[in-house]
Amino acid sequence: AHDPFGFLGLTYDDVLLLPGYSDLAPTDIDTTSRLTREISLKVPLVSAAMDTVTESRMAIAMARQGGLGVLHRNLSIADQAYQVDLVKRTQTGIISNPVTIGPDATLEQLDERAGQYRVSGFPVLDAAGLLVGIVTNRDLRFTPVAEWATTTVSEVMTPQPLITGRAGISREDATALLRKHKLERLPLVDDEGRLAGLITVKDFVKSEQFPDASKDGQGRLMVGAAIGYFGDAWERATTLIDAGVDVLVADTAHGNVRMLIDMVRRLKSDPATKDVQVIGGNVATKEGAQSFVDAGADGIKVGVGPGSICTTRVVTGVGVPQITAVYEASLAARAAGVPVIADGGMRHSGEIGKAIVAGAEAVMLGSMLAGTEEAPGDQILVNGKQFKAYRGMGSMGAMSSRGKKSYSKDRYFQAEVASDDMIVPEGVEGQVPYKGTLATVAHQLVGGLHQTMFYVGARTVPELQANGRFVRITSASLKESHPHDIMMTVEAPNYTVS
Ligand code: RVP
Repeated sequence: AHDPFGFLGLTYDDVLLLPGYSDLAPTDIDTTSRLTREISLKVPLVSAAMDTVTESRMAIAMARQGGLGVLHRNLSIADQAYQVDLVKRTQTGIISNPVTIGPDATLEQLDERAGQYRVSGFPVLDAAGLLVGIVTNRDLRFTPVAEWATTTVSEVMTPQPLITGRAGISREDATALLRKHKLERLPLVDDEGRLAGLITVKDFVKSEQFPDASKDGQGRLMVGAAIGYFGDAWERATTLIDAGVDVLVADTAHGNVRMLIDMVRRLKSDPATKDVQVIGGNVATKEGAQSFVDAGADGIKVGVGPGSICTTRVVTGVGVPQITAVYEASLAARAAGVPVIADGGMRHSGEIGKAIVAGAEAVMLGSMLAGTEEAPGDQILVNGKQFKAYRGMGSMGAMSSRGKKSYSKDRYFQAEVASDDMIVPEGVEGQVPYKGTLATVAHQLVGGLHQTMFYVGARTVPELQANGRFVRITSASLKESHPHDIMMTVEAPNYTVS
């Protein structure tokens, strides 16, 4: 029987990792880890599916750093799928499915399309799908705006014969062609003259800048998207799959519910959906993790109540301190080879290694990323310091109709609550300091994890899991861990006084 008071819950601040023998050079250390059964990331960081954390801009930045963004679902199905599309089209190499335009489109339509997809040039395809020309923003410049509505693409485009590459061209050959002809874009065509892809100089250069980028089999950036289990959840899931999502992430405060487990089982058994990776959650016990293992989930997300903006433990009295939750879930997940993702409660880079040793293979971050440039929302100036808004998805702001329609209330079992004043929130709204670009923040987080691995003496994440050992600490020790007996005068990039 469960011993109610012998079962102790521990969290990040209750433990430290023991230093171990180390014979490692910095270049030996490899932070590659699994996110799901089939997806590995060079950097085991995932941005939270929250409307103040992850939209396409964050997802692109996360994937470029070697992590992954999970697009939030407080959006219509069409809007969320459109964001998946934006990430998948942000190429780091060859664009396999470029946005195109027809020769009879007007320049007004061209301009609109360029803004909608944030691209500056299009291959022009005729009705039969044959490449007939290429048109760019520059071609607009010589036509007065007043004539855009009546001028067609075919009048301003560069028509065939164009310099093109064959489908399947090597990187070297493509680079040579771009150089030789000083091209900005190289359309790729198959034997019949149909468009097979597009290479842009810009994307080629970028892929060199992001050697760790998380990419799918076609070289496109990877992206995750949040789903629920209520109402039109199935339609949302299948629409996201059609848009090219790599990972569907169950996004609910309490995942151990029949409807969600059934949905995960269906996603992993239906021939139309079973190839997409599915992360179940959130759970905080061994039994909760086992339910998702049994349903065929590819990853299990753990965290009930640890989030910085979360009041679930206070409002409901339910939760499990995060180190214990991750450990308990991993008892079921590890035996089945399913990765655990530790979600919520992280404040410093040192907690990433602690989560891994407790049994996680990746971590999900909200507050640590909400202050970056790439998070949705503008900077707020308060007393001369810059902040960005950050709110719980269970807060009044995210669940009430204040501002706009809420699509994700079922995350907190509030889907059918009729009016705003009947909502029982489980989160709060606030702000976090502005932190600059995601790249600078990610650098500190990954750098911190590198150091963890050096201290423990672990070359790889599996070695860290195997060799890492905890010591439990007291509140006096916690004081010793932080700067003490000094008045800090300069903030470090990875340590601030809040
Ligand atoms: P944190 O990183 O501590 O800010 O926590 C982020 C996590 O908190 C999210 O990934 C999610 O699991 C959880 N969350 C989001 N909204 C709320 C809430 O309103 N209670 N909690």
